Amino acid sequence: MNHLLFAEGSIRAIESTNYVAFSFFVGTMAMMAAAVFFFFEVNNTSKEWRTSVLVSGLITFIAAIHYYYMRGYNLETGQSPVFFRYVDWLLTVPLMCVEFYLITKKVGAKTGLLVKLIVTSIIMLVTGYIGEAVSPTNSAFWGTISAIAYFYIVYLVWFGEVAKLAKTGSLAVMAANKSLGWFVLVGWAIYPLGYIIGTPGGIFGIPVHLGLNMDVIYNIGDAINKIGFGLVIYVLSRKEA
Ligand SMILES: *C/C=C(C)/C=C/C=C(C)/C=C/C1=C(C)CCCC1(C)C
Repeated sequence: MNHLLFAEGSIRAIESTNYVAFSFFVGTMAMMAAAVFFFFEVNNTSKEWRTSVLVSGLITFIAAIHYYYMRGYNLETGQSPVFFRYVDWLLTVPLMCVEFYLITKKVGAKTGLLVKLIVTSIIMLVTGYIGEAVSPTNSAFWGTISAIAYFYIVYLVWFGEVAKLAKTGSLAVMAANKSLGWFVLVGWAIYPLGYIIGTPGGIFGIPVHLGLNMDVIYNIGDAINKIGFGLVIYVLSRKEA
C-alpha cells in the first residue's frame, strides 16, 4: 500500500522509449561523476594548476544540479527545459572562458581578454535564448546574431589573442590551447545544430527537423564539452606538474 502511494506520489519511472528523459538522466550521472573526480583530484594537482582543475569541477557540478532538475522537469511535463538550460549555460560557458584565461594568464593574458570572452559568450547565449524562447518566429535572425558572437570566440581562440598568447607558452600550453580550440570549433558547433533542428526558423528561415530531438543533441554537446574540456585541462595539469 505504502509503496504504491509512494510510486504514484513522487516517483515517475522513465519509460524505456523515453530517450529524451533518459539522456537527461545519463547526463546527470555523468556530470556528477565528473565533478566528484575533478574535486578529488584538486589536491593531487600541482599548485599552479589547482584553480583550473577546480573550475572543471565547478562546471560539471553546476551542470549536474541543472541536469537533475531538467530531468525531472522533462519527465513531468514532457517539455524542453529551455529556461534552465540557458541558466546552466550562462553559468558554465563563462567559466569555460575562465579556463582559457587561466591557461594563457601564465604567459601574460590580461583580465581584459577574460572580459572580452565572457561578454561575447553572454551575447551569444542571450540572443540564442531570445530566438528559442522569446521570439521563436524570428529564430533564424537571433540565431545568426548568436552565431556571429560564436565565430568571434572561435577567432580569438584560433587566431586572435588567445592563440597568440598560447604560442608563447610551453609546448603543453600550446597543445592544450589547440585541443580546447577544437572543442570550441567542433564541440560547440553541436549547439547551433540543435538550435537549427529545434527552432521553427531552421537555417535562414528554412525549417530543418530531421526527426531529431533538440534536447538530446544539446545533452550530447554538454557531455562532450563540459567533461571532455575538463579532461583536457586535467591532462595538461599532469603534463606540467
Ligand atoms: C556547457 C555548455 C556549452 C559549452 C554551451 C555552448 C553553447 C553554444 C556554443 C551555443 C551556441 C548557439 C549558436 C552559435 C547559435 C544558435 C543559438 C545557440 C545559443 C544554440
